[in-house]
Amino acid sequence: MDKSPAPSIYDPSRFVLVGPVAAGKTTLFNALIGRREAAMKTQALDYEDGIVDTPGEFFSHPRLYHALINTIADARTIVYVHGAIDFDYRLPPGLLDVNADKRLMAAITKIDLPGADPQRVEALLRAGGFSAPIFQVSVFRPETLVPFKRYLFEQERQNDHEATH
Ligand SMILES: Nc1nc2c(ncn2[C@@H]2O[C@H](COP(=O)(O)OP(=O)(O)OP(=O)(O)O)[C@@H](O)[C@H]2O)c(=O)[nH]1
Ligand SMILES: [Mg+2]
Repeated sequence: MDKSPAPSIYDPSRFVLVGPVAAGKTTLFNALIGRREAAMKTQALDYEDGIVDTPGEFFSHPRLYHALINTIADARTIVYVHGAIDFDYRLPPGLLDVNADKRLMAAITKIDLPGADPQRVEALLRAGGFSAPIFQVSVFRPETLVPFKRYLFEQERQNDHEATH
């Protein structure tokens, strides 16, 4: 007898976290799925609760883009993650250009750190043409995750609503 669970109405990959090495993707992923452990270096795609965590190398090395592009193609929401102490623009042109059925947003992480300048990072992203919503977060300041999560999950509910009506 087939014991596999009934197919979920949700895609296996609703959200994908992408961004440079050490940006804080896994730390954010763990916070979103309620995993209480320190992030280890990500070696491969990690799927949990409809969220996909990706290794920074997929983003930083053009020869690995194909893996990232396939993952992005399957996701409905793409979260670009960038550290608040990283003042280099790193988005490759076109990589996160998404069609109308996808949502793009950014999380500027580590805003608790001394030397963090989320405003400067936000300006950098805007100057590079990133026009989607940007949230400033720190896993050490849970209140900063509230608006980020509200937007993330609210838009998913809207998508589900649209999909079923
Ligand atoms: N202070 C502070 N440190 C953070 C925060 N988020 C992540 N870090 C730290 O930043 C480092 C890298 O975090 P990861 O979550 O492993 O980064 P990643 O983007 O998953 O990196 P890769 O898996 O290599 O692509 C770790 O030492 C984290 O503890 C934050 O909000 N505040
Ligand atoms: Mg990681």
